[in-house]
Amino acid sequence: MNRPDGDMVPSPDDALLDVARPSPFAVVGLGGAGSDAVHDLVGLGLPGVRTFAVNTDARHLNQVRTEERILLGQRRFRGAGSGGNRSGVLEAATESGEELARRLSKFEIVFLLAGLGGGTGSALLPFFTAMLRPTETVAVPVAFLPFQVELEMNPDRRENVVQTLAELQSLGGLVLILANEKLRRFETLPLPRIFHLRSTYLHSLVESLVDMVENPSQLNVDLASLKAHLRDSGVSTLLRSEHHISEPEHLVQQALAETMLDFELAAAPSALVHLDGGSNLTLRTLDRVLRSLRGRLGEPRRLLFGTRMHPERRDVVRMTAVVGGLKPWRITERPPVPV
Ligand SMILES: Nc1nc2c(ncn2[C@@H]2O[C@H](COP(=O)(O)OP(=O)(O)OP(=O)(O)O)[C@@H](O)[C@H]2O)c(=O)[nH]1
Ligand SMILES: [Mg+2]
Repeated sequence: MNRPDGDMVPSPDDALLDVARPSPFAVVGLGGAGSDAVHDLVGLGLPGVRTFAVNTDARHLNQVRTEERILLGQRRFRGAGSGGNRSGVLEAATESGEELARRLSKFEIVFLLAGLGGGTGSALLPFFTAMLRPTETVAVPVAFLPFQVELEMNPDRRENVVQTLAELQSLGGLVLILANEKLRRFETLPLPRIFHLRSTYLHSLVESLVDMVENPSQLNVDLASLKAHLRDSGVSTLLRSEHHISEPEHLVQQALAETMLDFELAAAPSALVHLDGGSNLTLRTLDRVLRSLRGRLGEPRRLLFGTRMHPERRDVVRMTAVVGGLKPWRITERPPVPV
């Protein structure tokens, strides 16, 4: 067996050590929306990934199925949520969040998920990202932007989002942005179902990155390369699509038509591309996908790719990609809609 560091594993003892190695990945939900998202990911299956939920709302926390649940600011908020009190949550995090940040810094890659606009997730997303930036750990902050109607009709909430996004982008490094507004194409579905669809995007991402380094069966990507790539990705968004293997270009076309953010590139993009397919997934398919992506986005500044074959998948290929190097993202300030 070939390990990611290239060493051969000569004896069963070493192999055992390898299996016992703690997971390099953690996923942390912050606030209500972030915790709901991790709950969904756990339901969709994330073997070998440590999961956490952090909230000021005890009732919500109790409903979340993560390995660890952490109630923050118990003295100040009495487990009742912060009610949009971003500065109060930040004070609570400054008092007691360091211990969790220290624990998270033991992982190699930590996904931090939060919906912007409330108090808890909006305070904790930049807080933990900033705590992890100077460490060896790569923090992947994932910010869900509220629906446009929430921004238009609630100036306080909009201000909160503007400020949180600016803070996240000013920290430098990777910030993955997904806009709830892009889920409007499913607007006839019930809201929990819509949020669950977004979770399937995130699930594909986490699963792909775990596959890239933990199951290096087809194309080897080692953990160090993945970390370096992510660190250098800047403002990013997520692409995902599934299509028949006979039309690899359509995968790219569909993913770009259904992005989770309307974006513009600041310069040449960085791209991390993963394909999941059946046993007929060939290098030729990957080549066509990468060429098509280059045709649509331009020559990438940095490119990392991986594939995984699942015998049960047959002819449908799934593409999951992180496109980085986007222009800093700002909230468009439209006048509030009269009621
Ligand atoms: N996935 C998901 N997103 C939600 C949900 N409720 C709200 N959102 C979105 O997430 C944003 C932030 O809301 P919450 O996550 O509830 O806020 P919070 O971080 O818990 O903050 P406080 O409750 O104010 O302490 C909202 O603007 C919504 O767009 C939900 O139940 N699930
Ligand atoms: Mg809440």
